[in-house]
Amino acid sequence: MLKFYHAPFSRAFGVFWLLEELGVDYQRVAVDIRGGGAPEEYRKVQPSKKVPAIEHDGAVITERAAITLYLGDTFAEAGLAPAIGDPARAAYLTWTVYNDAVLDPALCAKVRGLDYVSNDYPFGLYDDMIANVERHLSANDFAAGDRFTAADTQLGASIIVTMTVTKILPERPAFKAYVERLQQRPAYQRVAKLDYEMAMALPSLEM
Ligand SMILES: N[C@@H](CCC(=O)N[C@@H](CS)C(=O)NCC(=O)O)C(=O)O
Repeated sequence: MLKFYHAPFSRAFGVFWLLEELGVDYQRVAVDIRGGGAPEEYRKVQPSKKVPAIEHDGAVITERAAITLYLGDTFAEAGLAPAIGDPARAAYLTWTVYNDAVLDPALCAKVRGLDYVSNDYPFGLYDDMIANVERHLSANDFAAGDRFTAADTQLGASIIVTMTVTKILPERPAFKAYVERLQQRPAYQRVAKLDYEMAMALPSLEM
């Protein structure tokens, strides 16, 4: 069975959501990344001891974008991955990777107060990233156009968490409308509840 390495309140959330959207059977493996970090043996699965990771058919897949593309194509019958030749595939691939390669590091740089010019780092400037995401979501209901795809579990998770929870992403009408569309999805609602309950059950996060 597919194994999903997960920790609540983490970047594993989008993959958790995607697995529920796909409706596949999977075994959740809890990884304790807090305190001293994940146990050393977890490095055999994820070399930096980060979540998420998955194991499927004897292969380990790490990195959110790779996991997303792998799952979308492997479980293509769910219809969440535009196929090769589908015009929506370009935006689908772009936004799945953009989330990890540009949006996430540009936000981290902003939070850390990093002072730099675009050419210093491959992810470029925070303002350019915000303008790009805002332009795209003003013109499209979803990452790949007019339909929900696996890319939205990644871009959507990032926007939901950083705009509504950590509040580091500015509230923009296009972001809010996107979040409202995504939060109506039963799989999102299920996973948000489960992830929260799992986080609250952790000794370090009890309130
Ligand atoms: N590049 C990884 C990053 C994942 C990541 O940053 N995970 C964090 C949780 S939000 C983590 O596991 N941190 C634990 C640690 O660094 O020890 C991916 O996109 O899958």
